[in-house]
Amino acid sequence: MSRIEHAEVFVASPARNFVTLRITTADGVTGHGDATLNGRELAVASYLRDHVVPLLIGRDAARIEDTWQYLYRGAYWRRGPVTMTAIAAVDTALWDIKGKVAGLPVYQLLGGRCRDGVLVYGHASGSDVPSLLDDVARFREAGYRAVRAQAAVPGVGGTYGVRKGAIYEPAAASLPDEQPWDTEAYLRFAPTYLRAVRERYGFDFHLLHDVHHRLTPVEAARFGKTVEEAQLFWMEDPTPVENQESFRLIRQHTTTPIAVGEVLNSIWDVHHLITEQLIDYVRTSVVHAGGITHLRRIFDLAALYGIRTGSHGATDLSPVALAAAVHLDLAVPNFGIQEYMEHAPETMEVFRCGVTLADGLLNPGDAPGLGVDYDEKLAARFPYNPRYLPVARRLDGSVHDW
Ligand code: EZ4
Ligand code: CO
Repeated sequence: MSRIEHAEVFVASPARNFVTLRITTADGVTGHGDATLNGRELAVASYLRDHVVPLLIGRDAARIEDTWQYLYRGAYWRRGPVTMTAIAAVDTALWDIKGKVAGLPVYQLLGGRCRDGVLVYGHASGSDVPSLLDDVARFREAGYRAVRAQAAVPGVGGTYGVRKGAIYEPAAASLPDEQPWDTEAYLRFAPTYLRAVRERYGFDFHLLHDVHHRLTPVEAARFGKTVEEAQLFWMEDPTPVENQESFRLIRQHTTTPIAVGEVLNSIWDVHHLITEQLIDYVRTSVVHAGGITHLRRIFDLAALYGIRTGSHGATDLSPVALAAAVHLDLAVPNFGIQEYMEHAPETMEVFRCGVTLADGLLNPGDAPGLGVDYDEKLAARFPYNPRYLPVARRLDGSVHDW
C-alpha cells in the first residue's frame, strides 16, 4: 500500500491563473490535478488547503473511488463548482499516481483506446465577418476538422468569444469588465456569418457556435431554426441551464444539435437533460465535474441515451485538465468532440504536457499516468494575478447572463 505523504496546492499565473494540486506518496510518486475555477481561484485553493489536504495525509493513494465518496459524502454539503473542482483535483491526481505506479497511461486503466485520436474543435473569431472568414481559413489550413465561429455583433461592444490577441482571455486584471448586450442585434447578425462561413468554405468540416447562455428558450428556438441550413455540429449553451426542462421548448422547434454543461458540476445537474434527451452533447469537464471518476459516470449515463461527449476545454482549464480529458475521451465509446484552445508559451513551460495535436486530433502520449509535469520553481516566478470574468448588461443597463 502506498500512503499519501503530502499534498500541496500551487497558485500561479503563467500567462493566466491556474490552481494545481500535487499529491505525493510515501514511495515518492507524484500526481497532479487541476483545481482552476476562473475568477474564483482562491476559494478552491482554500477548500483544498484548509479542508481537504488534512484528510488526505495517510490515506491509501490507490483507493480512488473510496476517496471520492469520502470527500463528497463526508463534506455533508454537496455539489457546486467549488466543492466539485476540489474533489476533481484530488481524483485526477490519484489517477495520475495509479498510472505511474502501474507504468501505464491513464487511458489504458480506463479500458484502452476506442479511437485513433481525439477530434477537437478550434476557436475562430473576428471583429467582423471578413476577419472571421480569414480566421476560419487559418484553422482549416492548420488541419482542424472542426471550427467554432464567433464574431463581434456590429455596434455592440464586447461580444462573447472574440479573441483580441494571440490567446483568448476574457478575464480582466481589474474589477469585471462590463459589456453591453443586444439580443435582437445578435439574432439578426449571427446567422449571417454562420451562413457566410458555409458559403465560402462548404460543408466538409464541422462548424460550431457558442451562444454562451445569452438567449431565452424561445429566442434560442428561433435561433436554432434560423441556422439549420448551416448544419451546425452544435449550438452551445443556447439558454441558461438552471431550468433543465426549458430545453424541451428549444428541442420542439429545431433540429440544430444542442450542447450544454460547461458550468455544471455533477451527474445530478445533467441527469434530467440526459434522461429526457433534451441535449445532444454533454459538456461537463474533468476539472469542474468531479474528476475522471465522476465524469466517466456522467458519460456512461449519457451513452444510454445516445448523447455524446463534448467537454469544455478553454484555456482556463490547465494542461493537466486537458491531458485528463484526452485520456478519458480516448476511452469512452460515446465520445463526440473535445474543445481545444492552444495555451500560451509560458503556460506550456510551467506545465510540461505530452498531449500532441496532428491532423485535427489530440493524443495523450504513452507516458505513465497523465503525462504532465508541473515545474513549481518556474511557476513561482508568475505570482497569482486576481482577475474577473466580464459581466454583461442589456442596453437598459440591467444585468444579463455573460
Ligand atoms: O467562457 O471558460 O466554450 N467555452 C467557453 C469558455 C468560457 C470560459 C469561462 O471561464 O464558453 O470560453
Ligand atoms: Co462555452
